[in-house]
Amino acid sequence: MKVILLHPYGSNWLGGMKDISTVFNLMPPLGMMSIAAVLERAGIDVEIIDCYATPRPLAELVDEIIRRRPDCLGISTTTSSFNEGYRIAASVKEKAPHIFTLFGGAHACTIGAPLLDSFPAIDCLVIGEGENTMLELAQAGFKGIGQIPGVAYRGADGKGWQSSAQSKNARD
Ligand code: B12
Repeated sequence: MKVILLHPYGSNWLGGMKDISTVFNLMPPLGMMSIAAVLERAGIDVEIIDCYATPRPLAELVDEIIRRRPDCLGISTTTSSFNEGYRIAASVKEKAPHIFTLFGGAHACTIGAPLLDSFPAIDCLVIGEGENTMLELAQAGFKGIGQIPGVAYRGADGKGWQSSAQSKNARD
């Protein structure tokens, strides 16, 4: 089982103001590092791609992700970086539909399950803290995800549904 966690290169896509995203966001992606530590401790192969540390064109990035042969690509986005994150997920799905795509972070938590109705290249969202939920998902081989608390998943009707809420958080 191999998981890639990705921090997309966001930008102020609304325009109209000086774009300070790059200066502002040059920090290690703490949320994903915390998830990676938990997965690693459980023996799951995990890599982080931080697009602020290694910016590159979309096609090159997508090829690099596929070359690393992950079972799951987990993308962390706020609202500002969601469009860029989705572009990456959609390109990966187009070339490698077997890779399970999952989103977490502020935007997934704010919109929740309805996000899946409009963005077909996303297989699942993690709602809330990612550490335990990602571990449970990976240990389940990203199957039967509707049974795992803290996720939004696409039901048989093609619509977004939410599982039960997380009961235990990593930082409790
Ligand atoms: C610190 C912080 C920052 C730091 C980031 C530090 C870092 N190294 O990660 C900096 C200053 C860089 C930053 C930048 C921005 N931020 Co900020 N930030 C925060 C703040 C205060 C705390 C986030 C944090 O570090 N939490 C602790 C870490 C350990 O947890 P986490 O990152 O939340 O990750 C956990 C879960 O979200 C989830 N998760 C996250 N990613 C993923 C991915 C996957 C695959 C999975 C499964 C789960 C998962 O699991 C993680 C572990 O439990 C939050 C407010 C808050 N209380 O959450 C705002 C907040 C996230 N930021 C916000 C905003 C608006 C921004 C900026 C857009 C500001 C700007 N104008 O540029 C940028 C965007 C950054 C980006 N890349 O998109 C908003 C987002 C709102 C939204 N709907 O998008 C928030 C919610 C504040 C608010 N209430 O408005 N931010």
